[in-house]
Amino acid sequence: MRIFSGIQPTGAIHIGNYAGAIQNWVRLQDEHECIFCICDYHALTTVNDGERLRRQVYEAALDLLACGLDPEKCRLFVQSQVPEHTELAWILSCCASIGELNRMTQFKEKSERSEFINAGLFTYPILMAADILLYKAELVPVGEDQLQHLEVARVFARHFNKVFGQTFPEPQSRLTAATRVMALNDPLKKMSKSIAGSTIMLTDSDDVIRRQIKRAVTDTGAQSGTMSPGVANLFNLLKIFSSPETVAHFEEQYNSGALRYGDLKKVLGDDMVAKLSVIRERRQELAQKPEMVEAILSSSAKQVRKMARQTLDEVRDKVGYSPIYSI
Ligand code: AQP
Repeated sequence: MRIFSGIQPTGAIHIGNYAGAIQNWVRLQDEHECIFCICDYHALTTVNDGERLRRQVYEAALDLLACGLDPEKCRLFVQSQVPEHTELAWILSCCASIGELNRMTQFKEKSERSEFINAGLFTYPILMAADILLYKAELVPVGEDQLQHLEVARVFARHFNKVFGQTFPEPQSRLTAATRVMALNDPLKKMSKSIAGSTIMLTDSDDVIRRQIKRAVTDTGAQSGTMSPGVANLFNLLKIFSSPETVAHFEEQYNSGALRYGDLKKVLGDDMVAKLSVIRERRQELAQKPEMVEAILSSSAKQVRKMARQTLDEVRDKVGYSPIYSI
């Protein structure tokens, strides 16, 4: 099975990205052919500073390698090193209806937060479909927020196949147990790089991690008898970072009405520090070897570009353009 997934270098990678996607990537690289992408074309929808974007691409590579992506087992490349993504996106944009794009909730959420709503934000799902279909990937490990985009990627693939002949598999999603980690300062919203104070970053110090957990909103006026979103979020995080015994212990306390949020937060903070400090140390080691990181990215880009060009020649031929990559 071929797997594709990506992450935007729009800021430091956080525990939502880790729990919702990256943890899964690390597991899947042992079982499947995996292609992982640092999506800097997508990032241009929100980052307008060349130096910053370049730095964040490198930082994302460090984070991903430190989390356990192994260049011996998977390909990790930077999207703009394979410009074929944009060509396929154009072709797919002619298979995508405005009606489908109008339904996208992420566009609605993100455009509410922007003063200047660029067209790239609107057509984002087309580029995402191109990312996946360029490699004819069958499985896409993502967090819940990306399910709608994946659903339209299948619609675009189906449309292309119907009009031009069978070409693309319809990619399926693979969720982790922690499908949606919520903002620590506003548990009704998704934890996001672009929402200040909502995250814990993989690079945060032990003190910051503990402080952020301590400050996490718990009671948000939920009706009595139901778990408030903030507490549900803490339990969600406990399932990612703590042992099943710890989770069972606090669930029992919650059910008996004896749970003290301070106790739960203390244990969660300690368990998170234990796990994230290992990633942080590995990251510091990698940061000493920038040439090695660059070499991993460029070798992966060379390998995946061959696949991309093969697909694109097939697509070009079907839509009526001359193949140019293999000649
Ligand atoms: N809060 C989350 N919970 C679970 N999974 C999440 N993902 C993102 N946030 C959460 C998953 O992480 C992968 C990479 O996401 P991305 O960075 O490419 O895009 P995003 O979903 O837009 O992430 P952010 O943090 O919200 O970035 P900004 O603020 O720049 O838009 C995806 O698989 C995603 O599902």
